[in-house]
Amino acid sequence: MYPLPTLFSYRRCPYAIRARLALWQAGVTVQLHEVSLRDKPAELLRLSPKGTVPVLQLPDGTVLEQSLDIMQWALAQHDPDGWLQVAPMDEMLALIARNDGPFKHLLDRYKYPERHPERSAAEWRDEAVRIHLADLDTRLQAHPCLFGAHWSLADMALLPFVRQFAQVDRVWFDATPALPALRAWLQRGLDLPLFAAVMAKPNRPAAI
Ligand SMILES: N[C@@H](CCC(=O)N[C@@H](CS)C(=O)NCC(=O)O)C(=O)O
Repeated sequence: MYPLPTLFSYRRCPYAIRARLALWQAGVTVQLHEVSLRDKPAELLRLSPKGTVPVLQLPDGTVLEQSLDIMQWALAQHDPDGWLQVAPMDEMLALIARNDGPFKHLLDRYKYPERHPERSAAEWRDEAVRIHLADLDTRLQAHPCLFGAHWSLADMALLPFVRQFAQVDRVWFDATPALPALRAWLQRGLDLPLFAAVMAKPNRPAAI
């Protein structure tokens, strides 16, 4: 057992990014294990046979194997900007559920349309806008963050997924008239020092 919590993570995974955002925000120091999804360490599979990241093992042996559980655990330790208090928890969780369910389903198809030829990439994309992103944009036209003036659990849980959506076709995302407020919100999120901190490349040899 490690004296620090151990986080099994994958740098670009949106679920792992959201977990790191909350852990870093809470000031929880973890022993970070960057894993290869193609060659998962035996220790990860022993702790969590389902084999997804992120997984957090606490020093008492407790294993948290859902990104949202890790976020909530971290912020329960320390929540300096009150991310858990910005809005009623059930409202934030409902938005996160729509992100993790129907939106993620469409995002995967938009990213890999060749695996899902029953519709074109543009059709998957437009459906994702229709069922989720247009509503986020409407909210963000009214206030700078999803539930008002301040970043919340929901903003941080969704940000890595919207980032991934934007990256599929950056030219389209930067030009579409459908999502101006979402675009500004994403940029403000990516510009946070916290975001840069969680995306730092682990164990990268210094450039020479
Ligand atoms: N419900 C999980 C989903 C995590 C998940 O699906 N992570 C992906 C990476 S983004 C994964 O580990 N996939 C397993 C694989 O690719 O083998 C959570 O919220 O933590």
